[in-house]
Amino acid sequence: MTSFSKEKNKFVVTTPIYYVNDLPHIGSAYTTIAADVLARFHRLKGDSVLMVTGTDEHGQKIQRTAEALGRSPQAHCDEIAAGFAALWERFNIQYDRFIRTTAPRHEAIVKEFFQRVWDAGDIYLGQQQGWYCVSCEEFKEERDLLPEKHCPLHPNKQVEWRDEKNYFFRLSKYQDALERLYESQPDFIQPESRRNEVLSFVSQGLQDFSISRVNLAWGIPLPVDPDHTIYVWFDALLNYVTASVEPDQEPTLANAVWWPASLHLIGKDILRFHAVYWPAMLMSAGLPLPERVFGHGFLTKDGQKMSKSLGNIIDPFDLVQRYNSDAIRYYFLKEIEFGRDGDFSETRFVNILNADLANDLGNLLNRVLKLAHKNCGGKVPGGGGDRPLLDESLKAIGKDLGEAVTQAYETLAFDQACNAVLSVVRASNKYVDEQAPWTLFKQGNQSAAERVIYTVLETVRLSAYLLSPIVPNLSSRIYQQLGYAVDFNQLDEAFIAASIPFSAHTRWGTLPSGQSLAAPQPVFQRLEL
Ligand code: ME8
Repeated sequence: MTSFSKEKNKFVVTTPIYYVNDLPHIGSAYTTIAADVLARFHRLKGDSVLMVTGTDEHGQKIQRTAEALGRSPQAHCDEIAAGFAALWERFNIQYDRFIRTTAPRHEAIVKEFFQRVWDAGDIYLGQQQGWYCVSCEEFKEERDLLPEKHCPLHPNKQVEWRDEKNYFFRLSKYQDALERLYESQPDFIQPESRRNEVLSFVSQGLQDFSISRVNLAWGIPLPVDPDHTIYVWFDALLNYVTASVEPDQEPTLANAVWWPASLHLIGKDILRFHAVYWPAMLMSAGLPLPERVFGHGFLTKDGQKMSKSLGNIIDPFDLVQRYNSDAIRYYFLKEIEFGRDGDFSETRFVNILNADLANDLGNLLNRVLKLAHKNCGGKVPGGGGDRPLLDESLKAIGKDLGEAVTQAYETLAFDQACNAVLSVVRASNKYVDEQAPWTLFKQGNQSAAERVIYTVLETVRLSAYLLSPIVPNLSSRIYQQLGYAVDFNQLDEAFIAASIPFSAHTRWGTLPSGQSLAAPQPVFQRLEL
């Protein structure tokens, strides 16, 4: 785990903290994988990285779920939170913080933050009347409801009428400040389509929203009125600040050394909370704003929305049990343009993985390694004289790959990162077939054959390095076959700087000649449906 360092580039990425009303959904895995990939990419670059995830444990939805199961809310939360942590291990997620909103440290941060907003004069007692969706934990406008008062996001759930005294947050006061923020920082909300959604919502005029509930015990009591608990969303957003305090420090706002976050990664369903309510709350408390909020799209299954009633929910435990984590990570990031909705089809999943990773990349390495063992003494060839080792015909695409993929990760264009690598891998396959090094060896043209072998091994190395944030297990196996003692799951800052520095390893032509190669073994097992 990294500790905070002022000298380094800091990169703090967060996922939503997931509700514990149910076991993890494949959608939570999607967001968390993307955040993990970015965290790994920034670790490789040598940045000081903090990756934050966790569980959202208060509120009526959780209280009712626990009641229905005949458990105490805390026992219920403990069990489901442990389920999330177990899933993240299966998906090879390297988070630095797992925030649970029922932890006393978090409660301390929420209370201090509330007090600041109170002291700023931005909280008042009012009367809340309206339709509440417990599944969304949000009041809905009557005009947005489906027939018979069903929630548009939860069509089989009815909203409930509420008429009670609540404390309100003066969101309306921040209308101008928010509009200035979106204008002066056009990248604050991404992608562009989501930014437009927010601009249009805000331009209709912001209304104050209630931030307390009465008659709800399962929450953090209001410091100023213990008959109320803090609204679950006000509580949940603050997890990002709780995470910014080092675990061995007092949980106070002054100790939130990692704050502000570089990037909040969320689904499009919770954009308004992150891009409107949250910055206004932070302005009120006098804290800096996050740099970026990215709202990605939603996953469907075989073209249909996933829902319990359709019986087509993908169970992430089952999926990762049947296939390996690298495969699922790769599919989600390569197959779906990040920001847009995307589909999971198991047939397509198996086909893509077999084509890209087993055939194009895995077989390429395997063929060439076998040749190197047979004809080059099991070492990376080259080093003899002044002949260029890297073939000119592949150089044009190989030399810019590192930069193109780096740029793709920076802009969260994961599909472009994968496609750029795969196109070089495919060109390399074509190149081996055309050059036929096995024939060159037979004809005694050792130097030409060695050039082909070196060029291909180097293409595979560079590809493995650039894909390592997405497929760390596969990349480790490839690096180990190329003779490196590297495990992309065990990277600390000092090791990266000494052994696989980003600037050298993203450059084409880095593989050292003479390095001993390991025995060829398949690096990616073909998947079976
Ligand atoms: O909203 N496709 O928690 P939540 C893609 N506790 N992503 C999906 C998805 C799908 N079909 N379904 C869910 C909450 N997600 C709050 C968050 S944060 C301060 C509090 C992902 O368990 C996506 O990231 O309902 C979405 O935003 C999130 O899960 C919602 O998780």
